Amino acid sequence: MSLQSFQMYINGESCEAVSAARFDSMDPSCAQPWASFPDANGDDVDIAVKAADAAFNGRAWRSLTATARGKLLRKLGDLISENGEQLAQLESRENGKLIRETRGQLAYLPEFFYYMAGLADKIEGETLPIDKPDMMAYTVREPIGVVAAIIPWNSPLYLTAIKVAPALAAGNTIVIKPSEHASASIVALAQLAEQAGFPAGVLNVVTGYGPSAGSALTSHPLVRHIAFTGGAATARHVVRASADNFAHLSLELGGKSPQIVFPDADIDSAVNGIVAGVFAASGQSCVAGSRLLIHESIYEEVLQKVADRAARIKIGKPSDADTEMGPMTTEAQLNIAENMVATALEQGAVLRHGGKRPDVNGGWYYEPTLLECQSPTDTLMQEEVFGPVAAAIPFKTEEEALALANDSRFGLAAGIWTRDIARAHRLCRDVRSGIIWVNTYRVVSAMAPIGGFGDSGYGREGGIDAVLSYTEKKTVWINLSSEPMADPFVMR
Ligand code: TXE
Repeated sequence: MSLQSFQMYINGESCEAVSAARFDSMDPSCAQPWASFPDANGDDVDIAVKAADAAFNGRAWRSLTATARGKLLRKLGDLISENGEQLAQLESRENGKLIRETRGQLAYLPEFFYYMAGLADKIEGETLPIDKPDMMAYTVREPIGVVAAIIPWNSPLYLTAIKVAPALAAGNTIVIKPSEHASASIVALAQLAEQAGFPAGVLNVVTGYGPSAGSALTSHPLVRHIAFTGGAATARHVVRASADNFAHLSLELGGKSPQIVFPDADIDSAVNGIVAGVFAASGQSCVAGSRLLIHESIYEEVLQKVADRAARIKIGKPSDADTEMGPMTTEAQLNIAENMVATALEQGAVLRHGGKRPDVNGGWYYEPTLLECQSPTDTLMQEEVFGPVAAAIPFKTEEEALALANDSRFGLAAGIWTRDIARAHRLCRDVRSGIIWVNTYRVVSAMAPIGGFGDSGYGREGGIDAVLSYTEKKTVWINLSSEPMADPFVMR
């Protein structure tokens, strides 16, 4: 079968790597190569970053009013909407996410561009009530410069949109390095940006591997901000790379998010929230609710319902409309899930459902898996799987539930299931986590910040915070006096 061939996109043109090298990308639903991409190295990254820097300083982009920038973003949102089916197909093909999920995500994706488009001309400075006579001072928010966006494979379009839309709304330029496992949808997005009318060099995509293209990008001296979503080990390289030129950083690194279920909860809702939280996208979601903390009085009932629903989940090809769970995106990720389940069983965990690789087309599938752990210190209660694996443990009191919830070095998301409004607010106050969902799970919006506490990273994507994080604040002092400047050794 011949592979689909994609190019990368630098300075307004589709291109090959300088070395002409290419790499293949696999279709996880059948473990066969399906596409090939230019294998960029430091030379290509250098060309892309210099193009982005030239565009940042060039008239075509710089002289656009903020309102005009907003209009370009709005146009890009419209084009994403018009080409939603093609983008949904590409993402489903490259990372194995269900077509019905990628269609759903694509139906919402334009909203990120519309929201940020609306903010582009509302990035305001302040006039300061300064305490010096004859002085006026005000602040201006300016774009930072070239942004490097490092994207993982699990939700490439969504994770690119929440970086590109605010970065461009604020007037920056960007070089995107998609995952080597999922680059096709991002190259397609770049072509839509060209159609929308963004000047050459404003949005660039380099395709390639992390240690070559990714590392050359994050350590490039002209990069001023790095927006990274991925794993903690890679994030440590990125943080070190940023030290050379003190680039701004935002890091979103996943988690081990708790789902806390109290006896007064609507149990069926909680079960649906748990199933959606940890088995959707085959658990390959940064906010996967993978730690189930369940009150002892309903523990057995909830576990049984989750296990029953897991047993009925229809595993199959992501392109089939009735499939409920598709493959894992990479063989490495499948091995991680399998090894972590094996470790949990060695540590005494009880398997309630799953734990096997179903044979579907030779693809990288793993069953929805539910285990009961013995201790909150078990590996499975502490470490992210990034696969369809839930670890459960009972609690007796609200105090114990809170202690368990906070017994994690991560802090990205938490689900709280209760009808007691005071208890819900107490836990919202005390659980250390960047997102808390009460009686719901996995809801996102362009208007709502996303980001973590602790090892889940720092910085916020989404909402007004996001656009401001792509700006520098400048303070301007004006001497209002018509008197000559005073003697320099007399302080004002
Ligand atoms: O991600 P990596 P991997 C977690 C999840 C998973 C683990 C590892 O637990 O098991 O991370 O996954 C680029 N300099 N998440 O190895 O390596 C890489 O090419 C610069 C959580 O697949 O972090 C890709 O574009 N860039 C998560 C991006 O980093 C480098 C999403 C992410 O890949 C680089 C994915 C380097 N030295 C995994 N090395 C979430 N938060 O949603 C690699 N990259």
